[in-house]
Amino acid sequence: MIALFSLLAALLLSLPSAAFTLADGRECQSLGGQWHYIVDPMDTGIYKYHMTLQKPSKRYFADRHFYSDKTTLIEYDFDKAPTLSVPGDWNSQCDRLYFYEGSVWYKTTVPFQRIPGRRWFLYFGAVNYQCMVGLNNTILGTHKGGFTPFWFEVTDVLKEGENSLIVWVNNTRGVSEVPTINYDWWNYGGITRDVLLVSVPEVFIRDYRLRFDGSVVDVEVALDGGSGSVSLEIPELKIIKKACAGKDGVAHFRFKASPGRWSPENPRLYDVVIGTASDRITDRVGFRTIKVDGERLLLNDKPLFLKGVALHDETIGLNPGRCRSEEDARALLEAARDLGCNFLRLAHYPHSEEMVRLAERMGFLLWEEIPCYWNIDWTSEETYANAENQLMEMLGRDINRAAVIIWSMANETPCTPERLSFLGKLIAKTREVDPTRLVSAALQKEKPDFYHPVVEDELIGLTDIISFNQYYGWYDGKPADCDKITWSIPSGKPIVISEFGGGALYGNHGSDTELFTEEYLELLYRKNLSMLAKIPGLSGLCPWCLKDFRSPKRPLTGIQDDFNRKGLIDEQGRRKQAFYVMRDYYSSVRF
Ligand code: GCB
Repeated sequence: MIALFSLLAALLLSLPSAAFTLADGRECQSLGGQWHYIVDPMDTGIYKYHMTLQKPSKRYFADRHFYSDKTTLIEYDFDKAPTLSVPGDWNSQCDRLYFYEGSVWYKTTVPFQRIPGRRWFLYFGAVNYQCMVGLNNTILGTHKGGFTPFWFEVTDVLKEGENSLIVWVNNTRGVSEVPTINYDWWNYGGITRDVLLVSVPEVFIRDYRLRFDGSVVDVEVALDGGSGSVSLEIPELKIIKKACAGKDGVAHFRFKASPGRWSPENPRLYDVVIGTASDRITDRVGFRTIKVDGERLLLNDKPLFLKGVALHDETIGLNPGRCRSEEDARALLEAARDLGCNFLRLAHYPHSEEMVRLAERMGFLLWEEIPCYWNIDWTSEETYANAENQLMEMLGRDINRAAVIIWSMANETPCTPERLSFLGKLIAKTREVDPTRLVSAALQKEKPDFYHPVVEDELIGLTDIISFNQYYGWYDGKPADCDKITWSIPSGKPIVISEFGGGALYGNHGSDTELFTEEYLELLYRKNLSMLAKIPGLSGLCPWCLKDFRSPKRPLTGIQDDFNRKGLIDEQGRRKQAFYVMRDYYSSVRF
């Protein structure tokens, strides 16, 4: 494995750093559909039979088979291999891959016709966890991190007619990876989000960033392949501006505007049209401000209470898997809307761009996070680089979304100096790239005294809000204990409870003292809500969680059956009694 990973590390450097905005006006051809796949637990497509330390050779990406020296490995034949849907995880599509962690090779063919004056990019929405991409026998590069987009320019690699696209995907967990080997969700492997062939002019608008401080709009537009005049229009505001991109390809705009504000009650979006002599993109953008004023959160200068819920990127249905479409995202968002939410914690890794954009249109405020979960390898420079890369890819994709108000760095991490310095660096980087949003991390309480929990963490000095997870009534004591709890939490910043909850199997009825019954969970919610509502400076709640989700850590037969049962709805969308307790609470909160 060592040689493979050093090769992957070297290739990582070839990735572009600036983001690549997918807005309307981009010519995108979806490469989704049925792709052939070969399961390769021994990485035969990488290693020669004697040599696990041999560098992989690009000959292995030749058309139909793997090759070893001059020998064709005839048993590996893509044309005879079965198919999987792309996008899609492999675990939920194929019974024998339910628990699979390892390598899978995918192959499709890409029809192509060259048009003079155009360039082409191969764009992947997400591949879990790492991959190597080969097109027509050329390795384009690699990517690590299972939830964020990446792309390669393929203008010179594509040929007229049919092109062979082969992707090696590996979802093996690793101690120094992000996330690490231990986490409470399903390790769905595969090409889980869209694959697009994007066609752009030779000089094109690669990315733009828009900021609004309440009266002034700042926009930076980055061109790729040249410089020149750039126009910016917001027709509904009668704004038409021109600026010039210099040698660095970046054009700057700054002007005053008083747009209608985006908010959950009125998720208003404006067309923003960016043009050059050869390119034109349109995006829908919301204008809002988010600030902290002492212990209050202010959205558009008005006090805000976050009526939240946390969720995984997993479909509702009998056999859940990673969300693949806007419909999948909509089903989750409608359940959250019925709960009365105005806020979502997209846990524990970046969800899809479709989810974020739809949530914005539906008026949800968002918390986005990267998978620095529990105890990762805080001292490894490679782990840090990987975490920062995932963070920057998430910011790069969603920085123009008004819905996103919080970037979260981590979940339930230990209070050690190494972790403080690791997360401190991530926070500094986030603020450098995006000084307009709030930064947080889901912390945990310490328990010197069961009835008097203390939230104490040096990281609080670096974040804008205090967020922590707590499980009174589930991991800690019984629901009734909530009546006797007094909290000690630093003052001066808004407090958002980033998790609380417990497990119940939908339809499992019994006494409210019996674990996993709906009655137990209902009582747990009632008791938690009355305990938490007393916390001064409470600015939001995020129960854990919206829907029962798959987790290999939850095998209890007849109750869990590989599901974490802390959902307010079960995997099929059926509402547990606790759902109504939470809904009543949210409908009673006035702000
Ligand atoms: C937590 C984690 C979450 C788990 C949850 C649980 O604190 O943040 O990922 O799924 O507890 O159910 O134990």
